[in-house]
Amino acid sequence: MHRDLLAANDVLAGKNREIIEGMGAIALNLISAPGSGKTTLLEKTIECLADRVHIGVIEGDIETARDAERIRAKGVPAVQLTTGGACHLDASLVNKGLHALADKLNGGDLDLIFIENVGNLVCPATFYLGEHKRAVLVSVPEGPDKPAKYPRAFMGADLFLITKTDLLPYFDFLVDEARSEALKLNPELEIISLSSVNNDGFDQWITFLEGLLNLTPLAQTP
Ligand SMILES: Nc1nc2c(ncn2[C@@H]2O[C@H](COP(=O)(O)OP(=O)(O)O)[C@@H](O)[C@H]2O)c(=O)[nH]1
Ligand SMILES: [Mg+2]
Repeated sequence: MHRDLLAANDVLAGKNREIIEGMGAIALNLISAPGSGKTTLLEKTIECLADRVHIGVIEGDIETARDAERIRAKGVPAVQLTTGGACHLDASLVNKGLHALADKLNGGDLDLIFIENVGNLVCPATFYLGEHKRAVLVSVPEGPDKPAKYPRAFMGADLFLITKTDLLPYFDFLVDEARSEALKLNPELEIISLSSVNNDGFDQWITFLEGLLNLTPLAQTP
C-alpha cells in the first residue's frame, strides 16, 4: 500500500518536473525541522538575486499563509500550500502549487523555484516532488547529531546547509562532526555553513545557486 502510494507520487512528481522545466526553471526542495531558518534564507537570497534571477516560491506548512506573505513582501510570487495536518508536501499538492504559481506569472518565465517543505526531518525525505536538487538544513541550536539521527534526509539530499553559524559561540556545535557524519551517509553531499544574520558563508550559497543556474558569478561580471 505504502509502496503504491510512493509509486503514484513519483509519477506525478515526474509531471511536476515537466511543468517546472516548461516554466524554464530549476527547482530546489528545502527540508529541515521547523525553525531552522528556511524562510529567512529565502528572504535573504531574494535580496541577493532577485534583480538578475526570476524566483518563485512554493511554501508548505501545516497551517497559515505566513511564510508566503513573507516572501511576497520581498516582491516575489509565492504560493502557500497548507497540508491541514500532514507532515510533508507530496507531488499532488505541489502540482496544484505549480499551477497556481503559473497563474501568477501571466505567461512569464521563472529561473528558480524554491519549494519550502513542511518543517520536519522525517516525512519530507520520502516524497520526491519533481525538484532538481534537494537541500537539507540543520541550524546550530539543533545540534550536530542530526545527520546520524535522521539519515534518510541526508542520504537523499544534494546539499547540506548548516545554518545560524552566528550562534556557534553560544552552542556546543562541532561543524566538523556534523560534516563528517553527513558525508559518511552521503559522500556526494555538498556542504555549506552559513548565517542569514551576519552573512557568514552566504557567498558560497549564492555561488552554489549561480552554478545551478549557469550564471556568471556577479564578482566576475564585467
Ligand atoms: N541567529 C540566527 N537566527 C536566524 C537565522 N536564520 C533564521 N533565524 C531565526 O530563526 C527563526 C526561524 O526562522 P525561519 O526562517 O522562520 O525558519 P523556518 O521555520 O525554517 O522557515 C526566526 O526567529 C529567525 O529570525 C540565522 O542565520 N541566525
Ligand atoms: Mg518557514
